[in-house]
Amino acid sequence: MQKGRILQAYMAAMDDIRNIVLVGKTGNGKSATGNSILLQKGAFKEAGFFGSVTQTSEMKSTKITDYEDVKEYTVNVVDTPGLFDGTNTIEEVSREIVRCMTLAKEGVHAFIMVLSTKSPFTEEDAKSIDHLQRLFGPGAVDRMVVVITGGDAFQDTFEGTRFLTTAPRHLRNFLHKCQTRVVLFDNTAKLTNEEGRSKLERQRSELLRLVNQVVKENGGKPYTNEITERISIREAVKARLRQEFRRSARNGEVSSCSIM
Ligand SMILES: Nc1nc2c(ncn2[C@@H]2O[C@H](COP(=O)(O)OP(=O)(O)O)[C@@H](O)[C@H]2O)c(=O)[nH]1
Ligand SMILES: [Mg+2]
Repeated sequence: MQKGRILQAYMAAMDDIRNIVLVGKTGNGKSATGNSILLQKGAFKEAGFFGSVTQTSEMKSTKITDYEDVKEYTVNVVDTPGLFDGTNTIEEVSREIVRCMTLAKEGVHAFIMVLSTKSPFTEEDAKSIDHLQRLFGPGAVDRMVVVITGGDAFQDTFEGTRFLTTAPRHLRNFLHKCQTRVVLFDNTAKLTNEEGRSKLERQRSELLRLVNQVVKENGGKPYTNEITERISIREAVKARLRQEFRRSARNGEVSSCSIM
């Protein structure tokens, strides 16, 4: 009992924050992944029968214990709409980016790029990741961790690993850029049975391990926008978006009404 209390006090003193932002195409499973991380089905609205999808970025928090480090983390998960689907205007994208940066007030420890085994990784996806990298700068790529949803399609981790090694070249190139910081997620695992719960816990522990690796590699510093004044961030984001938009238009990558 006493020992438990001491351990609890120690862990509270060591409490650390991890702000993570889920990004990726609509339908890849960002909200479902957020729910798996929170161990709370329905915390973020997933696309269901009525097709309701995330409209605006939202943040939810959970505590995750890292038993190896004997440390407890407050993990703040930001779920975003599909920012780079190609249907959003500069105004919408800049508003959402500002919102994300405002929600993750200590900065972003890791960007979680959510991909799915169900939707093929196209060259378009690779391009939108390039856009994201140019928009946020190298600081964002250095902090990117990949989650691949649809892990339930595989019998075991061996089959999952084989899927990754035989993936299309542009996906392998991207994973290589992220230094293969990748974890498979099965968001269909149920909290109501022991096997499902322990699978969900294993997945999020592995994700936290990769997030912590990213934090360490970046000297403990989260990603922050260089300009802290809220209104200035908005203008800076817009300016960068416009620049990116013009560059893409010059290269014939986008239509005139979308930015990506
Ligand atoms: N089979 C399976 N379906 C998933 C998984 N993750 C998400 N989905 C489903 O994929 C659809 C889109 O998920 P959602 O989280 O709304 O995607 P978002 O638009 O990226 O937020 C929903 O119907 C989810 O139930 C997974 O790991 N396995
Ligand atoms: Mg969603």
